[in-house]
Amino acid sequence: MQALFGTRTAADINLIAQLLLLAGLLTGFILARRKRFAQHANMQTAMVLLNLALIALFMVPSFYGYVIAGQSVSGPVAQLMIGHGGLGIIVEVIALYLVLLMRTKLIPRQFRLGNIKLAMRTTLALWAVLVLLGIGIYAERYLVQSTAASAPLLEFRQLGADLYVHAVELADAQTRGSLPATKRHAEHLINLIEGAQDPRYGDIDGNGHLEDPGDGIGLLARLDAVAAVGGGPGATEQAATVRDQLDRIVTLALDLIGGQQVQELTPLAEEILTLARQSNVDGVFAIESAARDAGVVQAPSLEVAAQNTGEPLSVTIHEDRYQFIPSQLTIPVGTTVIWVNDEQAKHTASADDGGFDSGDQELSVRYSYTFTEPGTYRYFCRYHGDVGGVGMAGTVIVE
Ligand SMILES: [Cu+2]
Repeated sequence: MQALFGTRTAADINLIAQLLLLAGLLTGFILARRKRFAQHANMQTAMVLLNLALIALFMVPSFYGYVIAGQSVSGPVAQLMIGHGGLGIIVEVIALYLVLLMRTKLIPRQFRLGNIKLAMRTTLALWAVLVLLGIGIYAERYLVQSTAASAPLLEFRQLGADLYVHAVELADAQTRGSLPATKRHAEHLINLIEGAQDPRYGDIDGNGHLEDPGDGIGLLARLDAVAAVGGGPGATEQAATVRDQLDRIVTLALDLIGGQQVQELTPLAEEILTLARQSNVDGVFAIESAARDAGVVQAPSLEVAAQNTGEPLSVTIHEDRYQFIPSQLTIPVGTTVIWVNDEQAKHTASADDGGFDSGDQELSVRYSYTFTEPGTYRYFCRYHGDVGGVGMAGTVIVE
């Protein structure tokens, strides 16, 4: 039972129970209107007491975990929870008062209400509002994919990280002397940058497989979206620089796919790696800084992953707006992943299978873990997510 508290299963049970309770209260209301007062009193009393149990079993632990232990006061889930919690306590106290008033002689005469019927109806109406708020919390926490994740700059960041990873793999394959693998990664880069709307998109290296580590939309389209969001002339200028870098990567990758001798491709691979680093790290950082300076984007500061210059490879995942950015990451074996908390709320990066756990991370606290075995690693935040990819959660694929 202990393992159930604060989990999504607990939230599911509580949601269904709350809907049943509201149905019970409405039934009780109808009973009163039909003058069946004894049944009305029994029904409403049962519902109010059951709700007290649900508050203690599910809602208090959930509130404690998310808002208090997780130190989360910003964001829609935390704010809905705080509003729901405050109003919920008031309504439950009034409901208990009404039960005591009707069924016992415990309430002193001077504390007895005149218009009990109005008080009961108001309580019922507020109760319905609370159920709606509760549904809102459930939907925000478990059903809605965060809108922040679809913000152009964040999407660009995520794809930019993928671009860099595949550029590293390309350079590795070239150094190893594998022509097919080098060409395959060149295809990844082109498809990642251009997206499906480009006529070249597809099985560019002619190995019989179309491979796109991205989503088919492409980095260039994302870049346009970033520019469309605005950010002033500085951001537009930076976006143009990044566009030139990406175009150049495509040209180099096409040259590389046309190559015959893997040993001769070193300059191409090296230039691609340099450009990928510049466009991903410096480029995004510059666009974001310009946008922030112009007051358009209130994004958190992007840490410059300048350490990605040599061996061993490391990748940074940002904990921000109650999500891991990027939440999906594919890395080569031996890569060190660094999780850094960019916001006030406390987070953890905890493996579903317990293989690693950052413990509590306050603002700007880093945690790193090196993946030495291939596999798929799911992880989550103990305060804002759950195992199985629920809420604040992510996946690292090690190849
Ligand atoms: Cu968290």
